[in-house]
Amino acid sequence: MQATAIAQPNIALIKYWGKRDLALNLPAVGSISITLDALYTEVSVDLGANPASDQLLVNDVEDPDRLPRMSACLSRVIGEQRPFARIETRSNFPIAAGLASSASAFAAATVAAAAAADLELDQALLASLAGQASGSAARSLYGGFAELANNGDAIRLSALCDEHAWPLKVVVAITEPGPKATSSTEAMEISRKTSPFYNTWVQQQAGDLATARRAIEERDFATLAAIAEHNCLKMHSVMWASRPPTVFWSSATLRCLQTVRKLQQDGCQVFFTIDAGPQVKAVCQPEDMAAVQEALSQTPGVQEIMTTGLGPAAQLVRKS
Ligand code: 2P0
Repeated sequence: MQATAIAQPNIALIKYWGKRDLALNLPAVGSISITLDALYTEVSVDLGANPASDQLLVNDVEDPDRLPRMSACLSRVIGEQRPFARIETRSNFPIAAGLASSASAFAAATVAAAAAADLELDQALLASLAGQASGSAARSLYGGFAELANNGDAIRLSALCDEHAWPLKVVVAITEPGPKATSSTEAMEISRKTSPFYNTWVQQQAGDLATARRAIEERDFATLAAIAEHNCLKMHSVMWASRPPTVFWSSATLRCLQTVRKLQQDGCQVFFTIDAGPQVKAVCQPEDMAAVQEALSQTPGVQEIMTTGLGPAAQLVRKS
């Protein structure tokens, strides 16, 4: 009746931005991501505690605002007739700040909920259920490089390369650890409804995915770097042109981009990506990690640096 799972957040190199179906939370575009190693969210689901209603503790603090989405996630996995649950989540990194905390939280919650209810669900179904809670969460069901394809009425997840086959590193530069003002769901809808670039974004995604897929297959860092930076800046351009505009960047975000450009000019194999928040993720070869970490930590406005390798799929850690 009780289970605990751990999931690592993932970072999209080819981004998911926009929904084809809001009710089913189906993405308008496919995406390719890397699952991280050092950052994690642990989620425990207790179906035997018998509380009067669902209860959610996030990092030991009761969190009624996040409860409805978590309750819906559990009901999707276990069924509407399930007992009330006590859910505890704990992350070792800032949440709701563009570091994909919803991906790791809902991936872990999905795995923990299925185990707590004694359901044996395959990875594809778990990914689909996690993805309905949060689009990016589906990808944390796989480790290393994963692709979430957008075809037909369902999502399909595939492994492109595991975390040991191309062990890249990621340096995360945190410029503002506080929660963002606009949620991803909200910002995606504003983009879809108002951005003049939205349709072009959707149309071009298949080409970007194919380029990245091939680069990963061939371990071609330069090609992956170029397409990932392009796809990231294109996604943010869609948002900047929406009405009202969504600008997740801080001034330090742009300074980090300049730092990455300088590192590239100096011969480092590194590229940046930015999600729905002001943090910058610099993906690099292991031998360049120390230089990237040093340069970003000296960039004005960077408050904290986290470094990580690529990590495994979400997994069950305890069940009783
Ligand atoms: C991604 N992001 O591919 C993109 C890039 C942020 C920027 O997926 O509405 O929390 O819960 O499905 O997954 C963040 O949005 O959105 C996200 P919902 P999610 O990683």
